[in-house]
Amino acid sequence: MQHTWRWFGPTDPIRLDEIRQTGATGIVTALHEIANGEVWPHQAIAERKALIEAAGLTWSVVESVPVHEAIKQGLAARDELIANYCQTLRNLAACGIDTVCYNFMPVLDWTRTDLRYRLPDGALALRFDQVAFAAFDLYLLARPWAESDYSEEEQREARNYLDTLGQADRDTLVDTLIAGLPGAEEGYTLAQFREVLTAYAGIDAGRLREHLGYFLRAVIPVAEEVGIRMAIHPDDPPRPMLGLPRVVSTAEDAQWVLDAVPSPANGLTLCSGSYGVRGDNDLADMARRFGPQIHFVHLRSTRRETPDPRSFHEAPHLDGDVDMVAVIQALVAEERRREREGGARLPLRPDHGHQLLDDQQRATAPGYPLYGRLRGLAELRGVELAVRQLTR
Ligand code: DNO
Repeated sequence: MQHTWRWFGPTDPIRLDEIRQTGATGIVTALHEIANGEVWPHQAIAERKALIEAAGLTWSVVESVPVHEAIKQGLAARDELIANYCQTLRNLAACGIDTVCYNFMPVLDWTRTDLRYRLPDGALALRFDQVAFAAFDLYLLARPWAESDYSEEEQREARNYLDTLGQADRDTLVDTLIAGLPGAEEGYTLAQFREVLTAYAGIDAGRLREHLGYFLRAVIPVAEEVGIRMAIHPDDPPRPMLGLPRVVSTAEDAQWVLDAVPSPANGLTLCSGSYGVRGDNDLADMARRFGPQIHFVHLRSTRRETPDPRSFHEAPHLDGDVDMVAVIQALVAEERRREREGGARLPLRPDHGHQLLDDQQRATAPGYPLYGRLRGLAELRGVELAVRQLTR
């Protein structure tokens, strides 16, 4: 597989010359400075590409060309925004970039409640705690009708949890949930956030699917024409939240996306860390089933917690609930098939890492430290090599 590394652009504290030493050869990045909905100019793409190539790396995948809220909500403005999206794809293709990751999560991209969860070995991990999340939803956001989503016991637990938090901890929890984690192109204040949630009052999963279908019917033919592979990223966590529908959480959802517009350009990001939060997603099976339609792979592992398995933390890359060796075995088989029958390269990146060692002194985007990902990449490469040799 092609080993890649997510880089947030020239403002990322981790430099390209450092990434070069991790063993990655491809860069995953986006023009984060361009507002969501605007066309990425050809010139700006070409300049970023030249910067990456000057460091001896290649721009492997765009993560993400973000999908504007008006498209997700199906508003009248969507047609112009979709036209801009298509123009961005044309400009990317003209610069020789052929793989684009995106997601269709309403309002929030990925979500955690704790960015500094200390593990027994001293590393810091990202965590999603269902009780903290309920406390936010019910009492800090105070979302109207939130009560109907929680049992009385869950409400009591959330209240008790909130009482243990001082003001600073409450502010941190709110910031963590709505200020936007890296890669999320939007950040909100509490008031803006309540407002955007109400925009979804009439949008259930069926409607959101219609809006996704509309987007795909417009965008996929253009992607196919210019030679871009679109790779939809799953919901993280993979379930509805805050009364918002989510439609890319399971293997059936992924199948729905592929069937909506059958095309080699319409594919998936197989993210083991997102899909793998659900016990009913079998990642190795998904890797086999969707093989040729997998355009991009994110590998990391999570660990569901007890007593409430909706809570989870990010585990070491090889040591969570997902059987990573089986996933890599399936991906190696898919790559061999492509080698035989022809097919695109399969870019893979280590997803989030723990903050290890010097990572704890160096501010980077949450989930994207140097050593934690370096360790993840090294472990994943080791498994891949072993699988390749042992199944020769
Ligand atoms: C989190 C990332 C997501 C991802 C987007 C793709 O670390 O996996 O932000 O980039 O959902 O559109």
